[in-house]
Amino acid sequence: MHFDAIVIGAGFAGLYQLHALRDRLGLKVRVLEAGGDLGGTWYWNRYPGARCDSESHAYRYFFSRELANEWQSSERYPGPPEIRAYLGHVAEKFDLRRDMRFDTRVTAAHYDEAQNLWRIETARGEKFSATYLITAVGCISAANVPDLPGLKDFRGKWYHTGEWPHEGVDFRGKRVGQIGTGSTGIQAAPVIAETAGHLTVFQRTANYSVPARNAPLTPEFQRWVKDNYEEIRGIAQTTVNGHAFRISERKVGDVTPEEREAIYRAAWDYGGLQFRATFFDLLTDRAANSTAAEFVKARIRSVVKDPATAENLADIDHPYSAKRPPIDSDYFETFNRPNVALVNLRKDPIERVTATGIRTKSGEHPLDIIVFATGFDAMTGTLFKIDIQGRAGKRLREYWKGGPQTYLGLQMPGFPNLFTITGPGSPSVLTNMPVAIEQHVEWITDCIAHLRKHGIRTIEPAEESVKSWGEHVQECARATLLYDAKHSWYFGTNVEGKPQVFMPYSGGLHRYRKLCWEIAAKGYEGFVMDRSRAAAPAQFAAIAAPGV
Ligand code: NA7
Repeated sequence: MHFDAIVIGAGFAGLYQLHALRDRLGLKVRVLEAGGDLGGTWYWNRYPGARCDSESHAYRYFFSRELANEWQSSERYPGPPEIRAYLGHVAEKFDLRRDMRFDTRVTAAHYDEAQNLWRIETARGEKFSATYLITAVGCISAANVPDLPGLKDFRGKWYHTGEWPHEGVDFRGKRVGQIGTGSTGIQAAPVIAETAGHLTVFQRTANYSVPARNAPLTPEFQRWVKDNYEEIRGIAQTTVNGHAFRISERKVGDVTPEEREAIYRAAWDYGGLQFRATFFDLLTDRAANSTAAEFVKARIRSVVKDPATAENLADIDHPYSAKRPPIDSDYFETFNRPNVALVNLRKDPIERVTATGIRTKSGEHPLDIIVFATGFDAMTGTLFKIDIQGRAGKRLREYWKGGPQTYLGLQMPGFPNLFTITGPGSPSVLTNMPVAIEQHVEWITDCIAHLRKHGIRTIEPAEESVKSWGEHVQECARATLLYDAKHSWYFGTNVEGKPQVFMPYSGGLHRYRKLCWEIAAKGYEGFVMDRSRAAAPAQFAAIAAPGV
């Protein structure tokens, strides 16, 4: 079956892309989704404690005022059921379901040069074709289960948080081992501990976390969100990270130590990601950063009663926020429970999984259930699950074997008319995702409108554009402390054998948006359309990246 456009994925990106191409451009579009329903990451991530760390008044679409008026969030941070309900409402409002196919995993997408179309195959052997192919597959959706020796011998049950059973897991009275203390593990442990007989948290890298302070939204706040829609949207679309709060312009050195402490204290009590917005230079100046780091470490030591456990939790090896900064609900407090223990894998590494538990250097930890909160093969892993082949059989996997190469995170040379929403090299995971997604969807939609209006058969970037953009992405990263935390999924170091390249664009969403629209306004500068080569863009100006 042929479509003008096929969109892979039915999360925030896929839904809006369908609406934009079908209802604004009048194209025939089909969304293909591996999951049994819409929701994207929120369809799969149903682990205990799962919750978005963007606030609900910003974690939404901004393209429709009417939609904003209709929707009421109930809590400060939305949980998966509420996000799925929101997306369900969007699908109903814009009548999207009729063009979506679920339980349809795309396994291959090959460009047919003679016909100028993409040939798509699914796991069930169905075949589709489309002039434009748009991946809306998410950045963190390919589960990373470490290849621990002995796992196949384990007689209990094990789960990865990103592929959580829909019926839930009953932890009552069970001995549970949780591996991983990233954003997910930090959310999951307190909830698992509430019902488990015993929980052992296996920590490889100690992590910072700031209290989320989730709470039901008051009617006053809900009204404020509706009354201030334009302002909230304006902030989200003009900050570095797409959240609806501004980064302070003050530097750590501008205040006295007492004032600084009071600022951190107030941000800690307020909770959430705004903690990292307290000072402008937290992510660019090591000394400034260490004041925030020490503040969080002091909180850990004051909360956790057992000094040895507190030391293991506070023994953090990277700058604050240089890895994805988690927010939590009683994570550190959880270690004061009598049924919770911490194993520091740096001192006591895992030797193997046995039939009855996990054996570390110091001995056996008997377990009934293992929870892998071990993250994802982020940014490239989900695209690699699809056999993507461009012109003359050029394989994406091969092209990216030294790390992802894109122009603006949107396109790759040799893959004409293929667009990657929030692809590597775009701000993506460093932002409040729906805001980055909206910008990509609108840019792609305008681009396709341009191609059709001018009878242009194909668009793809020039190799030189990809090279310059890649250098610019690295240059921006080097200007921040993100570059100092080499062991991070931003670099791909969490997955064995993955090339170690900083993947997201850290120059700021606001600058990125401007650049994308300028490039389009200049006739898609740096892209090649049909067979006529456009000029590659001038070297991108160096951009320091404050407080991503
Ligand atoms: P993350 O942030 O990648 O965290 C994964 C955690 O699992 C982290 O603590 C890892 O330690 C740990 N890990 C991974 N592999 C192992 C092995 N082999 N042994 C022990 N520990 C391991 O994933 P999350 O799911 O928490 O968060 C991903 C994003 O999803 C998050 O940023 C939000 O955007 C939503 P490490 O730090 O690698 O030493």
